[in-house]
Amino acid sequence: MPRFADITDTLARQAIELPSWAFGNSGTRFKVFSTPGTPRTPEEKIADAAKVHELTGLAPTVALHIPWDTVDDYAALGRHARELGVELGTINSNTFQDEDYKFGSLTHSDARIRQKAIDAHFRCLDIMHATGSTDLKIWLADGTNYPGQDSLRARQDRLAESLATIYERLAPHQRLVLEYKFFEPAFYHTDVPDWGTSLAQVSALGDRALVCLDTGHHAPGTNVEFIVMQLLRLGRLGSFDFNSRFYADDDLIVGAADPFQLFRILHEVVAGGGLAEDSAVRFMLDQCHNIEDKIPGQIRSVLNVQEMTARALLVDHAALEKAQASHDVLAANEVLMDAFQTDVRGELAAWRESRGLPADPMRAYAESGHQRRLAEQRVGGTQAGWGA
Ligand code: PSV
Ligand code: MN
Ligand code: MN
Repeated sequence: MPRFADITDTLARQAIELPSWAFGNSGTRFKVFSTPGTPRTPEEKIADAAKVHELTGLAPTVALHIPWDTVDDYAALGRHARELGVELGTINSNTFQDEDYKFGSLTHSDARIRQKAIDAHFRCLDIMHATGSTDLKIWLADGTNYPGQDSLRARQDRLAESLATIYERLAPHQRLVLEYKFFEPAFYHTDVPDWGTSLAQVSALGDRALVCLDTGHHAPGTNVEFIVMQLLRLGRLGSFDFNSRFYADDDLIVGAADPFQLFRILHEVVAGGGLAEDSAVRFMLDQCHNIEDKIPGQIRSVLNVQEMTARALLVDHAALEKAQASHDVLAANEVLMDAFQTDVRGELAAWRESRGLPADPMRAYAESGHQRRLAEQRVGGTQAGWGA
């Protein structure tokens, strides 16, 4: 098995993008609870993300969701982020909260609505130019609720046309990342339900169109690491939206529901070159913290990814290949399980300290009194929420 010292170069490169919306209040259709200290503006969300990076060294960029994170001056927002030690990252388009999109956005049968949705993406590209962001991430709520409601095929054709129009507008250094999700909010069919559809759509566009894999967007029982392997193999894995789920798209803390699945995913990432220096794969969180405090929720999340990455990097690949070549099923499985069951927490803590970071970022945050100060300072105004 590799030694911890053998994997620190890779760990030092690890970067996990935080979603601005994770810092806002969120909930279910039953209730959105509010948390004292919740940001009121995009600037405050970025400040909270910067605090996560300060304590972990793991989260140098923040993703924005447009129009949730609307400001007058995006270049100034970028400067604000840099002053706090982070950069603005992926721009997520949002065509799911406008009355006009009731029956679809990029897939809508009415060309006027499709153009409105395309224009919303053009606006995101303008913002990307101001912030220096390279990735436009598209997730569509488009779909139908009843069989026969619309032509499944015509919607795919309209989607292809709309995406091509957006793709044409990308600058050479920019990428389009298409996220899939098997259901919700549409309940009969979703226009980009799975990695196959996303891959088919992005393949038709060009090399700078890639797939985003949100770990919570699959039917129960799906072998997600297989999809990771296949997309890496085909050079089309653009990014991850990490979170965890027990039932549907729960958006819980990554690694909370099924740490072993996270390990298996990261093992395929390592094996497929997704953590190599020249890797084009971006790692993001897409989570909501409905009942827990948001900053420590995000700290816990990036630490979970770091810890599981370390364990995946400890897989003894020479031993694994040997066992696989001789069809020694149990030995091969044992190699993986040995790495998965290695407790790396002590070595990670010491390594963090050696880099000037707190050994235990969760404790450092709790003891800093920062959460209490935020609650005192951030009174008045409207707390940002999922969707505001
Ligand atoms: C949709 O469920 C999704 O995963 C997309 O990435 C959205 O942008 C995000 O959630 C909003 O939370
Ligand atoms: Mn997502
Ligand atoms: Mn989701």
